[in-house]
Amino acid sequence: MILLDGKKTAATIKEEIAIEVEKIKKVGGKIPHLAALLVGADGASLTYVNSKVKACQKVGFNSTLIELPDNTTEEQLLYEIELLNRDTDIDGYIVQLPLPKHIDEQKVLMAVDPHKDVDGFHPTNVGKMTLEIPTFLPATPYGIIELLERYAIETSGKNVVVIGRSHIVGRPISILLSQKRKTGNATVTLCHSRTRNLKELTLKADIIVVALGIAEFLKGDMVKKGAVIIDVGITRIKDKSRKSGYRLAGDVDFESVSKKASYITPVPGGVGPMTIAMLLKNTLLAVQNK
Ligand code: L34
Repeated sequence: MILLDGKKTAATIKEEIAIEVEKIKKVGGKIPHLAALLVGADGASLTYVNSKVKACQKVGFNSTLIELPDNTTEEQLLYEIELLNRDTDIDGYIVQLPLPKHIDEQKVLMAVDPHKDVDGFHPTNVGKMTLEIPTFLPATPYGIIELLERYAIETSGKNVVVIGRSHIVGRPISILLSQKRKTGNATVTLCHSRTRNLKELTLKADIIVVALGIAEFLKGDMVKKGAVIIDVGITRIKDKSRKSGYRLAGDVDFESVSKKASYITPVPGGVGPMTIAMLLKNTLLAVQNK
């Protein structure tokens, strides 16, 4: 079993981006500037957004973090988005999800200028991605593709089972892996809560992407020997023995699944850090597209 080291791979990607930033600086070009909008004080979201800001500093980007209180109205958030759309120094920005329940997520994502939509969540960018027109790829699926590519894992002609149909992971990764592209050409089955014969399907899979948000859902007896396992889940589980008060669990029961897998991503240190690295890559692309 080989660990797909997202932390190490993300560090390599960040070094590559830092070199590009140096080149930009040398010729007096525009230094990439990423902004993040965070509404409310969800602990996990705060951790992820802070990691994004730190990653910007690491590669030499400018960054702006806008923190808004839990009771921010939809109108106020849309106003902040308008300011970011108009701000010529901001090359790309994200609205960290999930948003508080009183805010219409769709309305918010549609207000983001597609040229600054480094998450790739705007319908224009989702459409382009689906039609194979170059655009920002959503960071988590992009990170998965990049990880597979850098470990030279063949996807062409392989049976891929994706578990989870979210707009930010399951759906887009199923589209990307089925496309005629490098690290694509797979036969993809997209499974979800209504899937009837899940175990039958996962047992036939060469590659399984698990992104449903249920801790330790995928067990060893659901996996074929030699399968490649991508664990997107990240759940905080109460653990009094830890200083933080919790431990992180993926959607994969690592203990039993790692005994069967040829390659597997750990949690933490797998897909999470890759998500952040690819967000930076998209921000660099936003500058280069100008
Ligand atoms: N708009 N919202 C928007 N874009 C995104 O791409 C995200 N996502 C998801 C949640 N909401 C979003 C993220 O950034 C999930 N996500 C994300 C990013 C980073 C990490 C995990 C999820 C990450 O760094 N994970 C670390 C552990 C962090 C910890 O200690 O909790 C890891 O090693 O997996």
